[in-house]
Amino acid sequence: YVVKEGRYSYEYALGVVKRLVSNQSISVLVVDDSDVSRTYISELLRRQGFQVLAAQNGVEAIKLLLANDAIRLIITDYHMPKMDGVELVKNIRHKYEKSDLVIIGLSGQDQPSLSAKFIKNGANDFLNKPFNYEEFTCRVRANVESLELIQQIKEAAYRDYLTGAWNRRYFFEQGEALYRECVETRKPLAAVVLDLDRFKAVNDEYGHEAGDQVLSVVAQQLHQGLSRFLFARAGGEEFVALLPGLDNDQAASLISRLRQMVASQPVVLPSGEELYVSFSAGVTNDLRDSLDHQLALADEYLYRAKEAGRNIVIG
Ligand code: GH3
Ligand code: MG
Ligand code: MG
Ligand code: MG
Repeated sequence: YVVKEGRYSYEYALGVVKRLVSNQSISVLVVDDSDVSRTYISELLRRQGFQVLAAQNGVEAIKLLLANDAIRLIITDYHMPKMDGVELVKNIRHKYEKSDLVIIGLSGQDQPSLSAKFIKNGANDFLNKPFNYEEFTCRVRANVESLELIQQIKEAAYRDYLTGAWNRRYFFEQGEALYRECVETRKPLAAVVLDLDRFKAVNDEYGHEAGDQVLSVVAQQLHQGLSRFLFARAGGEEFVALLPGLDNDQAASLISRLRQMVASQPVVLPSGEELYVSFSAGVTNDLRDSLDHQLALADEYLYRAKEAGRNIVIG
């Protein structure tokens, strides 16, 4: 389509196509009470490759937002029945941060103060109506690009580079919130501290690279087994997990099953050599004091597991 118009280079066309494809995973919500305006904006967005949802007012918009995880961008009119655009922004910002969900407010040229009102209340950007096609697509693209950039930065800040597991920073940020939630709702919360056995010997005998590979493989096995829960690499060959909804026995038996699985499956090195590793773990369910305290207790049990001979779960 772009090439046919004859005005653009092959590279330009390729860039457009790539963007169309990457936009397909993003849903945009258009909120406007005017049928003409809503349909027009939706059509512009579809041409940019986005999945488009539409609502006629703020109340409807919030319902759609809560039901759709894929919505990353909202474009909202100001004047609407039931809930206006600024009220909608305020409501959304209680739950969704600017860096996770972009909101662009639409304001008429007759009310210049509206754009400021939108931004003050948490909109990322605004557009004055009427806007032209080029201006609209550029604004949308710029906002989606900064959203993607922030997501990449967050991902880099929260992931462990070697194993791809969540890192310590992410674990404590999410863990503190999870801990408070479980205390408030009187839900059980099991904490696990887990450490590979005699891992220094793996490095000594097979080399650091093999050690890295073992860490990745075991992290992957643990990640799969604990996918419903908060799981992270705490550092070195130590991992931590929080298992909301599980009491001590349930958590200990889940971790024991993982222990058996890890210990019974060899890691195959590039040389073809098979390497068996195991881990020991401590599990606790003591929510009386703090998350740090709970983890310190789990660590104490881990120490006992090591003393008792390793490849053991104590909880
Ligand atoms: P224990 O059963 O008592 O836990 O013995 P251990 O040898 O596992 O414990 P120790 O704390 O003495 O050694 C941990 C080793 O883990 C030492 C360190 O070199 C290694 N290690 C930590 N992080 C990494 C990593 O990212 N890659 C590799 N290859 N090794 C690591
Ligand atoms: Mg309106
Ligand atoms: Mg160890
Ligand atoms: Mg250790």
